[in-house]
Amino acid sequence: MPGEIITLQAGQCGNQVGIQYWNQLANEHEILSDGTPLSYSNEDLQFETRENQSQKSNIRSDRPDLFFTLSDDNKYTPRLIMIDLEPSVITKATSALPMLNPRNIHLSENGGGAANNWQHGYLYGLNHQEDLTNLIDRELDKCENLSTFQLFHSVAGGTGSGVGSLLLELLNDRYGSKKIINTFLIFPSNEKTSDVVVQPYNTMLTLKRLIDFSDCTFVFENDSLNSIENSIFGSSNKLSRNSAFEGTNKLISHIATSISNPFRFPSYMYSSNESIISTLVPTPELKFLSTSVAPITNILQKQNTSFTSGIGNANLNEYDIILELLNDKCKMNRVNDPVSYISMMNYLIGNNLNQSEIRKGLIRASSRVNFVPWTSASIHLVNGRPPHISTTNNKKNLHGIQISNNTSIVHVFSKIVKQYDLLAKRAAYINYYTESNDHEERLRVMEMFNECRESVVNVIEEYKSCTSLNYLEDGLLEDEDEDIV
Ligand SMILES: Nc1nc2c(ncn2[C@@H]2O[C@H](COP(=O)(O)OP(=O)(O)OP(=O)(O)O)[C@@H](O)[C@H]2O)c(=O)[nH]1
Ligand SMILES: [Mg+2]
Repeated sequence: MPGEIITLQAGQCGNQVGIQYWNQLANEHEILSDGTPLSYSNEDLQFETRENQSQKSNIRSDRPDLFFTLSDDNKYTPRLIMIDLEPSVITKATSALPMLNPRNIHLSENGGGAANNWQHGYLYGLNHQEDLTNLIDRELDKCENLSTFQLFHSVAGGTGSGVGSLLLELLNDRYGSKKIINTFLIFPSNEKTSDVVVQPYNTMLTLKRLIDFSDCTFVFENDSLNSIENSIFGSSNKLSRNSAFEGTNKLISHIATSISNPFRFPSYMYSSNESIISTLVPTPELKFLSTSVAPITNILQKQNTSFTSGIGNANLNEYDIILELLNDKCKMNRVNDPVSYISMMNYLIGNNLNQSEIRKGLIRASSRVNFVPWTSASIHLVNGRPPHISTTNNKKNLHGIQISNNTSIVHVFSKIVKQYDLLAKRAAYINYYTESNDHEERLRVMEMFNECRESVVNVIEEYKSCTSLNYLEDGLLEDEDEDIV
């Protein structure tokens, strides 16, 4: 049985992406912005069980309950905790989505933000641990069978990275062994790092917590997202859109929502987050996942999601979409070098899927994908059921996403290490992170930073070595050596 998912959002980026995510989840389950379900009265709200299968017509077959609680007065509320150190984004979110629970918001009393400093965010979280724990516990009490905590945040600022890191420690400490912790992680644009010079420090400190405490992390790079958006609208037109991040956040939230399609609209496979993650993450070291989406034009041009319009492109069929998902221009972390794949899962979501086109597409795609030599070299497939917004008309409403575990992570992380080294070799701006200017304190902080760097370099090495035929055996030998020592 799939279990509930509790979402945490930290900082501007985490909360802005989150607003779009909840908008889309609500749309897909026909829930209005104030939480009212559009098509179901309270009596209908039984969920499908073996006993009531024969009276299907009145029963909800989708599972909004995994992401929302339902109140006695028939209103859905997201299982969501929002955290920020300055109020503007959360204020915007609560007015756009009155369904959000105001009791699940944690805002700093002084409202000043964490000034792009991981340390500020982390210490703030540490000092407010009790309040954060209470919020999480209260949400946990509303679950029957919690499956996953998921966190939306950016690695680069102060709140998403610092409070996010503290949250990862907290979750792991209190609930980690039994629950999945997965994160949606947004990397800053490389071209725009100059305005926040310490971003590589913040990133390194956050990556260390993700390496130690998350079970799986979906990686998004703002540069890749921006160039996707520019390729559709042109860089000048983008400025006329509602916000600088409107398109990028639409792509992230579209993917994040689609990932849970098979358990929100249950079919016979991948009926839980656990089953998806265990298919994609073979070892605890290889857990940084990449994604792509198609057809991009339709997703970005869908200005206002309405209940009658679906995401689809009549011109692309199942075969085309499977191949399009391999196209560099559809990838959320695009790299120039060829990549090797450890695992790959393609979702095709639409009405009346043509299985023969899918088979053809998978065969063609398999011949183009370079799998590491020790995996089964097969592309896993999710036949996704379209949400209600798509079933209200007869169109196919076909779209696809791909989740993969691949070596592009080597490039993403190496870039960060390079930027970090430039700062660290001169201990530049280290005083932002020290408690005093003493030589010992500076050394202590540099040492702590370098430990984080070492963890990130280990992940890079792991992703590099996994392309070897003997990768699994080498791991076994290392374990034996450790036993002997
Ligand atoms: N894709 C995307 N990136 C964003 C968004 N908002 C901010 N960013 C990026 O995230 C990084 C900064 O993180 P923020 O989320 O603004 O920072 P924060 O977590 O609020 O931390 P402080 O403001 O320092 O307290 C920068 O690289 C921004 O370009 C967003 O809505 N979408
Ligand atoms: Mg902020």
